[in-house]
Amino acid sequence: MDRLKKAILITYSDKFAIQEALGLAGAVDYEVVKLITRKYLSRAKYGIGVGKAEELKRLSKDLHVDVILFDKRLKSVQIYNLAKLTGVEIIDRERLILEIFHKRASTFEANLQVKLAELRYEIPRAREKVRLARIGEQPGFLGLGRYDVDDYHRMIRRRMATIIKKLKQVSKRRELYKKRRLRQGLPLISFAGYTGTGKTSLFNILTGEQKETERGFFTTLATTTRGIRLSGSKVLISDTVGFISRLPAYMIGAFKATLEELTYANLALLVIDASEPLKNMVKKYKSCVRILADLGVSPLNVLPIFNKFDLTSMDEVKDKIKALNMIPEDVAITSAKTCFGIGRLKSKIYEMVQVRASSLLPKAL
Ligand SMILES: Nc1nc2c(ncn2[C@@H]2O[C@H](COP(=O)(O)OP(=O)(O)OP(=O)(O)O)[C@@H](O)[C@H]2O)c(=O)[nH]1
Ligand SMILES: [Mg+2]
Repeated sequence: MDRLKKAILITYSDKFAIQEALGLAGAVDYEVVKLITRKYLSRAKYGIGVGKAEELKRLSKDLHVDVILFDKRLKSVQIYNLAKLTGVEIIDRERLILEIFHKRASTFEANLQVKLAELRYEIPRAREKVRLARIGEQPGFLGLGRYDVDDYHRMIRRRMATIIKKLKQVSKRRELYKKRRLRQGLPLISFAGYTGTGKTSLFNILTGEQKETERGFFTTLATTTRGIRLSGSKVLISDTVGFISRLPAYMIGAFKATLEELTYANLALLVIDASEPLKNMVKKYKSCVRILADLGVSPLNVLPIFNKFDLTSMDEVKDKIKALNMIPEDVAITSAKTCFGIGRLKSKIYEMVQVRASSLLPKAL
């Protein structure tokens, strides 16, 4: 196995940001040897203050790090300044998320989506990169100096257009499949929720599948749909990619095809990690609600599932349910580990689908 790359991680000073940033770094096998936290990461020259940047330079040398992970979107010029000062490769939050997506993309569609997101990342940086490459000092901008800015832009746009065309073909196939499903009158249930909450684990239990669950953040990068029987009626159930906070809009756009399943779903199963501290839970829940709303999912078609019950207690979960303005009767409480609550989850899904199945009308064809 390759040696883990040694990294200094710079993030915000609140616990939630730290935990998430460490999760992201771990997902691409970076070994964080030093954590630097700041209240603000938007100083003009280096993102961090000049004094702190000097300290970063010393630390990079002393600790022999391979990369510096900066848990915020940086401008090309800030990346350039930091790389020049420290002599180390700089990876900002968006680049890091793209690396995770890149590593995990295993289907044709997921690969196309990742490529598209990478190009979208590149566009606002193209002009600056070519300029910096001309100056001739920027490490890692690989001979970009010979490009004309407009040529470079055009090349990116051309590549994007090709990918979008291919994605449309994939989406057409998906559309045909959707129509067939509607003709068969099968309700579609789709998992949704923050990455790492246990969507795939629950999907596996409900379907008898063996999809991968153990790799940390962003394990699932493409939708899988299976038919199952609930009280004798056939329904389709989909596992989806996980959400993350502060995900830039252009990435959601690139991944829309995978999340599109949710738009068609009669019921979205919103999985929440019940074992998390309330403050994190609220933040994540809010970001999920926002994304679901963006995808056009009605709150009436959402069943919240408080998973990982084995790591907490009934009193605690009930308090959290209340804090999120929900009532226990309207949610499911489960543990994919001990299978607690699976029976009730199934009957809850069945009950909600029965009501919503009537909205599956042929006029949608
Ligand atoms: N203790 C405990 N761990 C769980 C439970 N459900 C899932 N896990 C663990 O949580 C981790 C993430 O589970 P996944 O099922 O991959 O989560 P996911 O929501 O599909 O994640 P993404 O595919 O990244 O969006 C795995 O290590 C699981 O073993 C549970 O009920 N209890
Ligand atoms: Mg998953």
